[in-house]
Amino acid sequence: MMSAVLLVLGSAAQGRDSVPAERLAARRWFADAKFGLFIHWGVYSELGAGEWVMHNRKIAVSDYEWLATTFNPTKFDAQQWVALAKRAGVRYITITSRHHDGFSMFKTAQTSYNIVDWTPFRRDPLKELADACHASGIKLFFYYSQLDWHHPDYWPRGKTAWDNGRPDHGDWSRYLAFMNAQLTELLSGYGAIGGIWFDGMWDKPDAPWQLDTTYALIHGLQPAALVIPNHHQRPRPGEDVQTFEQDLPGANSAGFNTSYISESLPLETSLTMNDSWGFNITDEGFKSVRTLVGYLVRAAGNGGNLLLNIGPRPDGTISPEFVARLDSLGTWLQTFGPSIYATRAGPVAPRSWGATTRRGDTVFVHVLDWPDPLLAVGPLGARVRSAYALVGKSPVRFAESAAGVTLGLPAAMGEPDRVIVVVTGR
Ligand code: H79
Repeated sequence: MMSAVLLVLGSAAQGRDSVPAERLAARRWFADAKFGLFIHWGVYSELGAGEWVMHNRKIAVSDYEWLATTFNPTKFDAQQWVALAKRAGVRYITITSRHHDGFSMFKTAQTSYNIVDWTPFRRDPLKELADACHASGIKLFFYYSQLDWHHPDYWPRGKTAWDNGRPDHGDWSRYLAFMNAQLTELLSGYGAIGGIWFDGMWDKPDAPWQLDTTYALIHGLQPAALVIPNHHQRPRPGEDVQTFEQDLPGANSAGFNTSYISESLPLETSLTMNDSWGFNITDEGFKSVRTLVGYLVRAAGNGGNLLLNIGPRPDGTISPEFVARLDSLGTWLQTFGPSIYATRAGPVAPRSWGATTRRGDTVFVHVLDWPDPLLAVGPLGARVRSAYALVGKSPVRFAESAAGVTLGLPAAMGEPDRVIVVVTGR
């Protein structure tokens, strides 16, 4: 009797949050990775006005279909893209397999509206990218839009794309079947995939998406693949990462994120390098290297990753502004990587002066913005054994009190981040 009760309790608890070991390991890998490259690239890149151009300019489906027949990125070179990602120090790439415009950037049997069957290019860039990623140890994730401005069965419509000349009818269950069939292709034909990064569910958050079915399909096909939903809501069962768009975890300056922060899932911040996701030829609002380092450090200080975006050009090349910043971040990480990779949120929550990360007993104090020679850091939760500057290893003076630790900082030399390594212990 007693053991029967225990059995029932046990299986109930398992049903709630049983996550197989390979997925738990993949989540840990993800939390260690800390830095990813986001790539928005598709037919929209041709117009150089961002990935929402079909909606924004009310382009008719028939006209956009014609535009797609001209997509021919002859200068695309997957190995060059992956070489850039390597130099930048990212551990994973997340690329648009299909954005809201509904055009599939991969070979699919579910629709001829895909890059192999519809364009003169005739190649599958995702396959080429997957091969190059596998050869160089970078994990590849597929962005996949649940929202579709082209598919006739995306009906009823949600908040977007009412002015593109689409029929006002469709079969939702057929749309879900189409999506699941495409996801099956993405998880079967490209080797081991990091996971699926979903977007666009916010277009109609209360529709019968049948997420459980889709998530089970993904986890069944690749048990280590992560589900990363950009739905701006609290995580649901079957989801593996909580991702925040254009915001540090919990910040919600964008206005559509949730302020709730998961305590058990890895976190991620997606960020544009200028002010656009897809290629935007007039967008010159590029963030400085100092600002980007600040985002990487503050994301890590919040326990999260930075997924930093580029929008390649329609010919397959990447603008020099993106390349230069990625190269600079890679150079920065060659020195400061130990204070970022494989860390978790530090004992002191992010402050206006900077952030803390930790790995084991080592706490990294990142001083991004502090003009004075002394910095009161607050309690680290353990005694300080030693402290030194990460660059040059010169000792840093410290004083401990009930209020925490005060550090004597090395002089600022205009660098984006001064990192103090604090070794703690009993
Ligand atoms: O792929 C990039 C964007 O195209 C996509 N996500 C990133 C990663 C994205 N689309 N829209 N947004 C991000 C912002 C979302 C704005 C919203 Fe709304 C505010 C969604 C719901 C409320 C306004 C009203 C836009 C759609 C409905």
